[in-house]
Amino acid sequence: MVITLPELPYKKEALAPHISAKTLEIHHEKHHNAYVTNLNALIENTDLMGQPLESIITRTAGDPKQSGIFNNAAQVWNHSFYWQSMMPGGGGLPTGSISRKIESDLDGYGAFIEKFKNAALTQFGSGWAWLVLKNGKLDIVKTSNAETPLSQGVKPLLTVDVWEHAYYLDYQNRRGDYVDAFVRNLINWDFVNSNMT
Ligand code: MN3
Repeated sequence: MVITLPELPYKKEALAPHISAKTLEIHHEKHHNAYVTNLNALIENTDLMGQPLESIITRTAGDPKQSGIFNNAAQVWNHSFYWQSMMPGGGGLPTGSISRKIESDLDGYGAFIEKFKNAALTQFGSGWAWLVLKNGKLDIVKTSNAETPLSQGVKPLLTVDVWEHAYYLDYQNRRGDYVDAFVRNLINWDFVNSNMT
């Protein structure tokens, strides 16, 4: 079994004007695909070949000798999770059980937005901001480069990619405007709810 590049869950034009078709095309077909290609080359003829992606990530996390494999595997997983974290016509107020959980664990939607945007904006350099479930409670965390909460014993619910390649064509240096657009117009709350169960 080789690791394959998943299709985007929507057409590449579907998130415009918040994320352009050009950004999605390069991000998916070039960046995400490169991590898939690199990973398959690195695990060829090792005992990681044929393993599910999640177990490749947990088995190589924290091992400096396996950092090439970890970085590519985690980036494959993080990007697949990021595509699903968005939908056309998404964003705005949460629905379903995550809505009540945000009220009880994060002091409400306004506080969620503030904390999530703060994590995304204060991640120095490349990385990710996440909504996660940690010991049954919601938390907001950021990770550097390829690091993923998946290998840190918490359950990822939502992510935004804050590597420059995710927004530079559309927003140049204005990461805050990109994160604003993500929160207001793109978050797929159905996906977040499905990750809660
Ligand atoms: Mn990316």
